[in-house]
Amino acid sequence: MNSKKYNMWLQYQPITDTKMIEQYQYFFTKIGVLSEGLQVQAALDELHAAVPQMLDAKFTVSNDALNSTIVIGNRNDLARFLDSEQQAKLADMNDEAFLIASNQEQLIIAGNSDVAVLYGVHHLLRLVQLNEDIAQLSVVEQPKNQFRMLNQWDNFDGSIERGYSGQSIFYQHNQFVEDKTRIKDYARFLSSVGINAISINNVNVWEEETYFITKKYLPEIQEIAGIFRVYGITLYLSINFGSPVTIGDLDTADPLDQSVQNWWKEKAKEIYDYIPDFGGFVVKADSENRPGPFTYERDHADGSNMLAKALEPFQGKVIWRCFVYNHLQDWRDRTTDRARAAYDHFKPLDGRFHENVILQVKNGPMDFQVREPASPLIGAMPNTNQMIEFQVAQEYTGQQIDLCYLIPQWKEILAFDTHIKGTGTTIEEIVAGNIHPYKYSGVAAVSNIGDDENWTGNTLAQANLYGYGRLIWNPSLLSEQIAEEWIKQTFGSKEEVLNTIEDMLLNAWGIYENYTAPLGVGWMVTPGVHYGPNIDGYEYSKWGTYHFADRDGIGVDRTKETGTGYTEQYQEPHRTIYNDLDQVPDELLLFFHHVPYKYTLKSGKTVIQHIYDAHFKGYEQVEGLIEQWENLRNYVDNERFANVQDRLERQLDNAKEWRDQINTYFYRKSGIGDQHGRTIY
Ligand code: GCV
Repeated sequence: MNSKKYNMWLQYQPITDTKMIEQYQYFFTKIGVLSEGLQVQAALDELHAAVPQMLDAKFTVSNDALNSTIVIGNRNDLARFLDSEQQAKLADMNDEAFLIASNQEQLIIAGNSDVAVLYGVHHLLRLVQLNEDIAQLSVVEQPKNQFRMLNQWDNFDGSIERGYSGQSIFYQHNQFVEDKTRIKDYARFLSSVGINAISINNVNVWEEETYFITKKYLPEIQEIAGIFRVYGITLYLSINFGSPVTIGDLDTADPLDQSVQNWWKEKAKEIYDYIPDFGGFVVKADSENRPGPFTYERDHADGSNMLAKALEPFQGKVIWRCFVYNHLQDWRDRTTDRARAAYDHFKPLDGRFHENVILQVKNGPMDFQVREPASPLIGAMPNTNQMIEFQVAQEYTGQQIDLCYLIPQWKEILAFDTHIKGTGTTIEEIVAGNIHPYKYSGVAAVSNIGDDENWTGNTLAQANLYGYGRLIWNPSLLSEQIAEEWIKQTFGSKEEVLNTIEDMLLNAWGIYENYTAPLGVGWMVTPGVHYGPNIDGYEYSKWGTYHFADRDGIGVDRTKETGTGYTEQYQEPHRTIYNDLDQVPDELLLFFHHVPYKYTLKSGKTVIQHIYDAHFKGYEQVEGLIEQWENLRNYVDNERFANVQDRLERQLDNAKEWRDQINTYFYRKSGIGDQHGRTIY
């Protein structure tokens, strides 16, 4: 496949900028390659793919650095060509850092490792696609986060849990796909934005997937690990905590049982025989019916440490998820609160985890809603490695039908100042490992791709995958910058295209929030499916709703005095701010407080009027998106144009349903009409 849809942001469109073309043609004539590693070879392959398309030219390859116009290699192999200042700069940075230096004659890309060379080459190709001057570069870059991971929620039957872009690119009908071209291309795309780790199966490990760690499937997994290795991406597997019972011949999976410990040690040895650089295990335990240490009256530290010890001799890691809550809990009982669960379970265990365990914490305390506060668990365990988990897949944010550019949401979360060690202890710095002495940390996210030709269902959802990689490499990039980079590479640099799509992307999250669940209350979605409104719907609830709306008011009381006490999990000043009705920000009001419908927001509106206004507005804004896209009809190829147009039409239907159902529901509940007299159905 080589269509515009398929190529995402690696379009390598012909350069038309007459000012730059000569310069580029000059540089991309003689490429000197001084290192031989796998990833340097991948970098050269990428140049072979990109240059003829962008410049209608071919280049020669040699190891003659002096006579080359571009020289690439790792720091050791390039040492002679770097001055002492450049050497010192690189020496000061991490293994994935690269340097690009150029003058009118020559451009050098030096990496601190082979994969860093690949990152450097992608950086250069990006600059060319953005039509930047490359004749006087002095770039030194290193990723801010150590782990930059994607989690696939792919099942062996080919389905994808919360997948909105077709079937798996890894599996079909309980077999590994034979043609692995898409896996290779996926790896290319990911490495171009610096992703360095991937887990390739769903965290819910069902029956057959439990056998992934046996010789029945390890040869195939070995092959996939080999594909990712070329692009500097380490492979992980999700495992079933109950494996010793399910696929072994033990009658217990108790982590403190010697025979269980030995079983995992042997298992680790077996896996590493196939994949010497295997990353380790991702584990969802004691959550949503998955087995875990609780069955044996052990805790999460016991469970993860047992696996960690088995992986330790091979430098493997255990990525243990903190999405642990009792999904059967009774919502009428105000002392239980799902939002509290991760912190309540894990915080008391701080300091008990092995150094090769990393806790993976969802960005919010609930579950990837359009609006949640940041999880108070992040940073709250100074002696335990942590990484944050985002969801690129748009489970609750429009399922890649509705447009929702998520970078602004993630930026807001990363910028959250936890105050855990005083002012400036932001989540960004915590997960980068700069606040607590973590050995390992970083960011993981649930991927949004499938085997649709355009990978992500809605072509514009490609921006979230691109942006995720770019943001976690460099969290100081602005949402606007990331959007611009993505648009130019994906659709070209025409001003109309750039301005229109940028505007659409940057407003999308707010628009989605306007017509869905208001003021941080969350959910109100169709149970199970999680798309479309169902105001009282919650799949697990036999006992009431998430939003606690009644005749008089709405919202969840999570205050210390009269509610669940969740606000106590934060440091000051957040503890006080969230607890205090006068201080809590409007957008999170209903997450923290139960208020009457006539309660006045800081915006000056009442809650009920806000609900009406936001829902009318959200629908109109989607009409606006459709108009904006329509203006691009002559600027975007037919296929991608039609794809987005179709999604926007569906988004409008969805926005209408939300608007009508929410407004009607709350009109009937409250008996309070719209100030502006609009019709409420
Ligand atoms: C993989 C939510 C989703 C589930 C998902 C779970 C998780 O509950 O709806 O599909 O399961 O999160 O993150 O483990």
